[in-house]
Amino acid sequence: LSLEERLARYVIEGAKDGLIDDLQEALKKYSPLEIINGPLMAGMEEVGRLFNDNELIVAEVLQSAEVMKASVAFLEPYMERTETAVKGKILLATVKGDVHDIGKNLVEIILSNNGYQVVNLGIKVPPEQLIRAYHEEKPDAIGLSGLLVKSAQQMVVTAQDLRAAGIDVPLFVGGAALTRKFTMTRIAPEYDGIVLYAKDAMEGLELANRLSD
Ligand code: B1M
Repeated sequence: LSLEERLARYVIEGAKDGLIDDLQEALKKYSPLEIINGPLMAGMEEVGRLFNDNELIVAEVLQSAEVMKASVAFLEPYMERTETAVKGKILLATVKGDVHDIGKNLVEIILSNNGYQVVNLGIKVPPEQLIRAYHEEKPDAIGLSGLLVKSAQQMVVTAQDLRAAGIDVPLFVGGAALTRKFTMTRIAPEYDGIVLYAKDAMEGLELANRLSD
């Protein structure tokens, strides 16, 4: 197998033997984000497909998630970071009912490596908790992540609850089940502030930078 195929395999098989050596090898050719967005994400997509076809069980998908997390943790110190004054504070959460956090945590890493202070509230975060954290932390923006189809709907509810609480800081949303169209037609009308859709963590950073400039 090629190096790229092996990297995808670790994720698909949920196996860590040899992973770090191959990641080290990959760093000679690719940036950390290229490794994540390329072979590792390809592996995750295959995991999603196999799971969908009932060829993997949840316990196996969890092991794949562990490999992804270990890879991201290994690659993080090699990621580019800019030494700037704090550009802003962002509250980050996976919405109520959703446990997926690998994408959200990647967003946290990218933002905090690039001058943002991130308060990561974790997973399954109900609107009440976000509102409480908003008052405690006084962030410049809020970021919501969700991977399930029902999470897209939960983002609509969250936007409504934030608006009812008088919150109107920019709202970033992202995650596999979400689209730009859904964001603009279903979430944005329910919120008083700007709502921005980011297809991946880098786009999230670009949007945050555009706002803070
Ligand atoms: Co679940 N899962 N899962 N899962 N899982 C999906 C999402 C699914 C598509 C798989 C499938 O069936 N094909 C499917 C959703 C179906 C749907 O609703 N349409 C699914 C399901 C059904 C479930 C359960 C219901 C399974 C069950 O229990 N029967 C259950 C849900 C539990 C719950 O949430 N209540 C469940 C559980 C799990 C595990 C716990 C086993 C595990 C998660 C572990 C963890 O996160 N700690 C897991 C995993 C790993 C996946 C897949 C395979 C991979 C997700 C992932 O980590 N991708 C996923 C299939 C897939 O996506 N291919 C699947 C890598 C990650 C880097 O990408 O999170 O998309 P992602 O983030 C991207 C972008 O989306 C974006 O940036 C990142 C890249 O830079 N992004 C943002 C994300 N958030 C952002 C926020 C932003 C900006 C960008 O700004 C704020």
